[in-house]
Amino acid sequence: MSLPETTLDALAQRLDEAAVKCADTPSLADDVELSVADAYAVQQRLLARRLEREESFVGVKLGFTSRAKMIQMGVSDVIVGRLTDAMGYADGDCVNLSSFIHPKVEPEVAFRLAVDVDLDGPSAAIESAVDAVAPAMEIIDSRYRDFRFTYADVIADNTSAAAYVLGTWQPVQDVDDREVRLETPATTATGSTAAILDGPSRALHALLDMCRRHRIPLRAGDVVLAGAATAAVPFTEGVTQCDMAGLGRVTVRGTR
Ligand code: 0L1
Ligand code: MG
Repeated sequence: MSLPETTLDALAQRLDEAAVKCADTPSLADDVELSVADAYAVQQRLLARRLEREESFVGVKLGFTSRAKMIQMGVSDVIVGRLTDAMGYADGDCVNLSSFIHPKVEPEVAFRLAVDVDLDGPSAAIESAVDAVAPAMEIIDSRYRDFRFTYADVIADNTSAAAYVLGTWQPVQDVDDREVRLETPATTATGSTAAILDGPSRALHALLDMCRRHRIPLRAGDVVLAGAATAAVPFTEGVTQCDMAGLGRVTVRGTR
């Protein structure tokens, strides 16, 4: 049975305030029994609160796309979060660290959709809807204290989405096994886009499946962050850059 509307509203308010005030909150699961459907309903309410603040919906992101993360969480499904324009940064931009609680950064592949995707149409439709691909970074910032959360918690918290940085859009190409190097002032992480559900094109199919199940629209112009190619590392002051073979470099500067 689903939680009452008033409880879903209160949970969304709690997570939204945690994000706005940069003040962490304990796991929702400490207080309520949250189903996956409830969690997406809370996420939808978080998006509505952002839209009320004049933000615009610009796309979606996938999380838990690595087998290692799924095993760690004891789940076999990816998660989907929403992106707004206020979360988006361009290559080379500065991002103020004071707007996050405990941010981490991860290298991602971004896709752009040229046409609306029929959620109930054939799976291949999502691949043919893509008209561009770009190297990207996602800055995640769980609103949960000490990163202690359940699968439903993280969905409710908009999959830890906080910000993202897009490199230059490139023509559509096979990006299923590209070397990736993420460098921050403190650490370097290397990997391959193959770690994203065995290839970002497979991630697109997983995205469509989740969007179909939870009735999350996929529209022309939407940005899709397909998932992380390495484990997330702390996002700190100074320059962080991501190099993706054949797609180029994307850079961001953390400031205080
Ligand atoms: O984009 C992601 O894969 C993040 C999922 C959320 C988990 C986290 O905050 O570590
Ligand atoms: Mg991510």
